Amino acid sequence: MKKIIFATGNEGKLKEIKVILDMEGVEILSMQEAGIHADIEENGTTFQENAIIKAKTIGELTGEIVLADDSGLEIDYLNKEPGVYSARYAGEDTPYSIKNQMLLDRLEGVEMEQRTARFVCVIAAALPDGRVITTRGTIEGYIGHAPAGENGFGYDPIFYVPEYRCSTAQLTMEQKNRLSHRGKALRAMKEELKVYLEAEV
Ligand code: ITT
Repeated sequence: MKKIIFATGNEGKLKEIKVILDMEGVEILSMQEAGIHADIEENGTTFQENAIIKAKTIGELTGEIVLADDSGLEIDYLNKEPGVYSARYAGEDTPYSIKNQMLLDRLEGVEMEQRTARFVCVIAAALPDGRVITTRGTIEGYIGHAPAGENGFGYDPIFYVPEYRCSTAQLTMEQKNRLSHRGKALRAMKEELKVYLEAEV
């Protein structure tokens, strides 16, 4: 069984990742499952930089194949805020019910056409041979007028997908994974990993 460590402390991400990356002969371990405790300073200014920082830090620590996800919400009307600061927006420990309401308040009175937004996800893989691979996925949508839905995590209750006319928190995990930034980036990464793992044997 091949081991891949996913360098995330975010339980919401991890649930989606384990379903999407499911591969025969490969075991995906969270940092907790791998017994790793590391506080990684995400001091990059782009999703790509931060994903690479996370994957490389844990890769150098373990010598295993390590994946990391850096993602966030870009709201066009707010100059793409909260962007790479999505997890830290209004404080890392502030509940998402409050963060979501703060963003809704900042969009008070803003018309639908100007509420466009996207989730972005960059997945980085740090390989034991020193190489780094990255893949990227996005999903376009808009910020609704009120939070809705209980599924997902983070900003899902305020992110609406036009095709479904509901928030990503109202989709099942399977539906969200099919459309989402993370689903797209992870499926692209899965293809890259298959090539790497086959060449390695
Ligand atoms: P790790 O760094 O440990 O992976 P994190 O939560 O700190 O976890 P990020 O720095 O990548 O991760 O921040 C991403 C934030 O963007 C996340 O905390 C959510 O607030 C938001 N986000 C990303 N993907 C999302 C999704 O699918 N649904 C809702 N919110 C999402």
